Amino acid sequence: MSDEVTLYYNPRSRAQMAHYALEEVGAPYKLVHIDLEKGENRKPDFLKINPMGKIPTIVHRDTVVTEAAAIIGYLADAFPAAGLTPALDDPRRGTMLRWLVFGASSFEPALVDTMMKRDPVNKMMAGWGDWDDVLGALEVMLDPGPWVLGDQFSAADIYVGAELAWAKSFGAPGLTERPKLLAYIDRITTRPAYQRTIGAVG
Ligand SMILES: N[C@@H](CCC(=O)N[C@@H](CS)C(=O)NCC(=O)O)C(=O)O
Repeated sequence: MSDEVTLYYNPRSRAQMAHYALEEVGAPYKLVHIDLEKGENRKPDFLKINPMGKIPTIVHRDTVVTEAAAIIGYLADAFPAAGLTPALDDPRRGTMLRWLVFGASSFEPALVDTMMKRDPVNKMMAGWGDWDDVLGALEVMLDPGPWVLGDQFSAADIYVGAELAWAKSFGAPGLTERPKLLAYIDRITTRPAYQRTIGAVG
């Protein structure tokens, strides 16, 4: 069976993060362009693959994986030669999973809340707290740094780093006052794999 990963992709979407991950892990892949304006993601053929009609979506060895964070974690496991995930019995795997999931379950919804200027939700009830708490937690995540796992770059950096760079590009509040996060964004965005993918789209 072919090891090639198919990524359903549009350069102006979260599929950029999966593209970046494919380059970091060194997987063979092909991009299938999905025109969101034309609603190609809502056509029956695509909905059979991802019933949410969302990208990124990948297919690898006949298995569909959706959700950017899951895709990134999966690719790190499926292409272990890149060394982007600790072994199953390594406790640092817990740290990596913690921040990968935090990225999708707290960072992303808090970012959407703040960018859409939604009324604050009761942070005791909302699983993602609020934007300020998320930024504070990300600073703690980088202690001691330079990456989530210290000296080891991992799948968590791909998701959280790309999401932070995305937040900065949208002018998300609170980042300019946090030099630690800005320096981390610089480290991510100057990586060759980032430059070949998200950085090349601009
Ligand atoms: N929870 C998904 C979100 C993916 C998502 O919302 N993708 C957008 C593009 S950035 C999309 O496919 N939108 C098309 C639509 O919903 O019609 C993930 O983390 O991958």
